[in-house]
Amino acid sequence: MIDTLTEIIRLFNLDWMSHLPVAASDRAADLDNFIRYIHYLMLALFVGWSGYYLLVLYKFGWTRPKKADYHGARTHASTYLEVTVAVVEVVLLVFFAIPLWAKVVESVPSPENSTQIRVMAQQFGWNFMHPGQDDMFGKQRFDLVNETNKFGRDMEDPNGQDDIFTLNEIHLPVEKEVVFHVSSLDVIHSFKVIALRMCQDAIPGLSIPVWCKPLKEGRYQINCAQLCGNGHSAMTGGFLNIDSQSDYDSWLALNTPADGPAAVGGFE
Ligand SMILES: [Cu+2]
Repeated sequence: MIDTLTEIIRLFNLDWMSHLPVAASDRAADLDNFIRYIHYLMLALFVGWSGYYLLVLYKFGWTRPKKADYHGARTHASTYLEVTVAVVEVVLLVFFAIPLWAKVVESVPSPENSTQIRVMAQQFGWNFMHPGQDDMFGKQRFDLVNETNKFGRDMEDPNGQDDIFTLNEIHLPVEKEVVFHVSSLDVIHSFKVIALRMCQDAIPGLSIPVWCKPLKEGRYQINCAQLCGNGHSAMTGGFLNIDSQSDYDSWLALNTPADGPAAVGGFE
């Protein structure tokens, strides 16, 4: 029983202290707080409406028949309450939602200052392309894309010689911004990493950048957030590893093809 619970906590990266999934990126705290504030408002509305419902049941129950009159409400309480709720909603929107959105979409980090990773979703797995030690992706060509060359990699390009291709496994260093360029080989998928509080649709023919700064080392699950076919549930099999700089350097060294292009990562 305890083992099963521990396994569930590990799999979903839950954090019992905050009752939310582990927060592993720079945007997570803001987003979690925003979600909390919305829930406080919903709680206040729930308690208020439930209380009002009980009051009405008590006041106008069948044992206390009342005659309807034409005056209606005689106080302004309902107006004040409505205005208060509207003001709280405007505050949530203007002071929390819009600034948060602006921060999240503000500007793509430059390739020099960030880890760049290309994501190619596919029924039913995640292909990743990593620029390797030179931090430069090799050329890609649409006409080269096929079942074994998911990224349309151009084998002739010298910048691509050390590119690393992986299936369902990403490594990136902690404390350095990361940009994922999300695309799909077949249908629409959605690249979702709950620990990073990040979700982006993967659309065939488009490469859409999403970014954040990973702050907490660990191994986190990747989900597909778009029903994409029979094997959709298998797309929880991807993992994102946030490594310390030294762990990341050794992963990079270990996976860099020693001589010439490595076999192109495939989906089996
Ligand atoms: Cu999918």
